[in-house]
Amino acid sequence: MEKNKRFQTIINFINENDKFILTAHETPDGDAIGSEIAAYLALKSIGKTVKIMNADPMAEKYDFLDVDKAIELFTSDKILPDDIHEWVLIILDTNDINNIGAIKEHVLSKVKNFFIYDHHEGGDSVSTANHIESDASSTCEMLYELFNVMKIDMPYEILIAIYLGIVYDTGSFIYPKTTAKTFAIAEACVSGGVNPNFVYSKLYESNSISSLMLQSRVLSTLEFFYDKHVAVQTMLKEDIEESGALYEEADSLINLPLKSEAIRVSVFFKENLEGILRCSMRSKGNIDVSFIAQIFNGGGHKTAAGFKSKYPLDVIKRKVLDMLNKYFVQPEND
Ligand SMILES: [Mn+2]
Repeated sequence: MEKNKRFQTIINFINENDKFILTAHETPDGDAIGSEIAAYLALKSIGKTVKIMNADPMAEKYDFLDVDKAIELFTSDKILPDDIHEWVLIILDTNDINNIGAIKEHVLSKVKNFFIYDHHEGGDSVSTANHIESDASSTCEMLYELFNVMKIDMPYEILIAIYLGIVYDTGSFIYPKTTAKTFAIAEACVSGGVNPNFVYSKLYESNSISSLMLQSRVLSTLEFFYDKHVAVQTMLKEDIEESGALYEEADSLINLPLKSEAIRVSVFFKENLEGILRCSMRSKGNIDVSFIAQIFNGGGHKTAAGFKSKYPLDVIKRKVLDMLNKYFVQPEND
C-alpha cells in the first residue's frame, strides 16, 4: 500500500500519456544509459511509443545494452516528430534541467509535459511533477522497484541494463548508498540470467588503447595540495586530441587518487573538444564537495559533484582550492 503510493505520481504520468521521449544527463554514464534502456523496454512492453534522445554520445562500452539501437544523439538539425506537442519527456538520473544539454532548449520546450525521475540530492526546488529519492543507490534501482510495483515483466534485457546501472553507480556495491535493497535487486537480476563477470568485463575491461594513453597523460598532471589530502588532475583539449580517446573515456580517472589513503578530495578539471571546462569533485568521509558545485551552478551529491566553469583553468582552480580550505587548514598557534 505504502509502496504503491510512493510511486503513484510517476505511475499516473505513465498511464496518462502514450508517447515518451527519454533523456538523461550530459555525458551519460552507466546509470543514465542503463535507466534509459530499462525504461525504454519497459514502456514499450506496455504499448507505449518511446524514443531515447541524448545531447551527448555514449561510450562504446554501453552499445551492447542498446539492442534496438534506440538511443539517438540529439543534434540541432535533428527532426522531431510532427506531433511533438503530444509527446512527454522523462528526465532520468538528473534533477537539473540545465544538465540535459541541447534537449532542454530543443525538446523540453516543445513537449506537452515532463517528469523527473532521479536519485540525486538538491532536487528540492524542482517544481514540476517529479520523483526523487536521494537515498537510492541509482536511478536503475528506483526503476526496478517501479516496474515491480507496476507488475511489468522484466526480461533479461531489462535486468542487465538495471544491473549495469547499479554496479556503475555503487562502484560495484561499495559506495555509501549501497543497501540490502540494492543487493536484493542485484540478486533478482542475477537470478534472471545476468552474469556479473560479463557486466564487469563490459564496464571495466573494455577500454580502448587510446583511453589508456589518455589516462597516462592525465595522471602525469597530478598535483597535491593541503598536505597531500587533495589531489588535482587536469585534462586539456590536446590530451584528448593527441591520445585519440573520447572525452567520456576520462570519466573514471577522477577515482584513481582516492585509492590512496591520504587523499580526501579528488578534483578533476577537464576540457572538452569545444574548449568547455568542467570541474568534477569526489570526496571521502565527511567532506562535502557539493556546496562548491552549487556555488558555481552545478550539482551532485555530498561526495560526488561537478560544474561547468566560466572561468579559465588557473582562476577556477584557485577558487576551488580556496573553498576546500575549511576542511584542511588548522588554526595556527605559533
Ligand atoms: Mn545515477
